[in-house]
Amino acid sequence: LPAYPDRLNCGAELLDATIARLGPDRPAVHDGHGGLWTYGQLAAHVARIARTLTDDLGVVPGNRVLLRGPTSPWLAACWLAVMKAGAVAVTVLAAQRPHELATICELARIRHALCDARSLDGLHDIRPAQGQGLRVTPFGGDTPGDLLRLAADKPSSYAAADTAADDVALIAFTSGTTGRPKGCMHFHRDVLAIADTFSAHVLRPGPGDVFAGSPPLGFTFGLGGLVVFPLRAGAATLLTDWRGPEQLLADIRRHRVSVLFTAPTAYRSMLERLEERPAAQDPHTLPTPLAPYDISSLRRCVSAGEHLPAALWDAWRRATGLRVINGIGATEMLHIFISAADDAIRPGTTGLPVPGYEARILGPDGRPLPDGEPGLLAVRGPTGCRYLADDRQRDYVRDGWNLTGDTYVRETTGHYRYVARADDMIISAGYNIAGPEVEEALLRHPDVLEAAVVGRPDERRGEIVVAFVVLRDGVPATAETVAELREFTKKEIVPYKCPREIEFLPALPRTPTGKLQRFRLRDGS
Ligand code: 3SK
Repeated sequence: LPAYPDRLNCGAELLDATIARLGPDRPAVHDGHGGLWTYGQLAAHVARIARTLTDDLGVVPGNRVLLRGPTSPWLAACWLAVMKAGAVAVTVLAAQRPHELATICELARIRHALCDARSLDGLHDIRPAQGQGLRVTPFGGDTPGDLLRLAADKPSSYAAADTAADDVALIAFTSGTTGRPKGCMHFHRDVLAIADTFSAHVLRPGPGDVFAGSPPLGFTFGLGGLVVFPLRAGAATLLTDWRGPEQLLADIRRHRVSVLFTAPTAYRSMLERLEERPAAQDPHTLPTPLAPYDISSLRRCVSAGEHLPAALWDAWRRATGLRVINGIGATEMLHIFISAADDAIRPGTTGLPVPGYEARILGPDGRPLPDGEPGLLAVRGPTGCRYLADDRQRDYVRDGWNLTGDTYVRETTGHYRYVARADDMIISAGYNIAGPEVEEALLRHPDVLEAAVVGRPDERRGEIVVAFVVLRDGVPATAETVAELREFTKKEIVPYKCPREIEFLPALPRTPTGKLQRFRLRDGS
């Protein structure tokens, strides 16, 4: 990891430093509808927006600015402008509801919002508790107050605010699956650190790469993967809203995407589309119009946000010849801290600590456990958890180690293998059962598309194992299928781990960032 200078502005480093190195004419941002900005054009848009923030909207360094909208080049330009102006970006999901936004505005004392004109609903009514309302400036609309109209006649260069490396650059909110949202503060140096650790060591991108994927920019998985990493490398990125697996496959072909960021669910749905091709064809290139997919440009396929089942890793490898780069990240850590690429990949594991990070497995007494024993994953490195005014900081960081809330095992090779979220372990008749192991067993059955396993309270056993299954198209949701799946799992795993009950669902409940909401399966909500 480079030693960063004390004065550092990540917006200037991502844009101006990249232009100084590679020139202004390289492709920077595709909008998915045929539009492309070079690095020089992106820098000019960012400069005009930054000037509007300071001169017209009265934003001063340290002010927190809410950013909301579907993924687009303008949203990324606003984020970079907030960085260059020395303000603090609070990027939220377009799908976040007004009451959640109100809580976020209140917790982060937000006065200014830049909002895509398509995502204004509910924002004007928010009155943060401390007094005046929120000043909402739309972008991409056609009203006179629109940010881009105000910005149009501003100069095309802007000297970045003289921020310190450890000034807060962004606050990322994590709603978790339940509970009051927590704001995670990250510094200017943290933004560069995620690029100089995970991206530089695992992805190793260059200016010729094209990044694309599904996570929104309001999720740090997307912000890192689709904005920070490509710009740090001088690469191009496709910034367009998620419009489903077919569209992503079409985008990969059209833009010759080489680095893909998405979650297991999207790999699963893309596979379904890819597997529709006739057998015995080149796995990479498919002729139009039979199956209009060509993924031969892909070099790196990153999966995070959720556990990647080994069966899915194998299926993607078989269908495409590519090895998925699994990773675990957290909003608290900003991005991915355990991962592996190429020959360091050990299927079924998440990988090794990313260079710059250290990891250990802790027992219930907080002491490190030997290899092979499951315990709590603890990590430390250049980024870490700093909750905004929240006592839960004490639970997350102990003795300088971040406790991620995941149960993991370290194998003798040094690879870390996921067991379960610590609070998702099922305890049935005295046995500890990890839901993901049962899910993996179900997923090996050809009729199962998705599976989620939870514990349901039971008088005799404490809890029983209950599986929720999404069947592949055309498979009947009948008692015979239940019986077949029960027989199948008994052959795959020890009987005490097998689901006592199996229910079929059309889809599994997920958060807007794609994480499974197990609590809804437990509550039946
Ligand atoms: O929360 C996550 O799962 C995550 C994964 C990768 C990068 C960043 C994040 C927040």
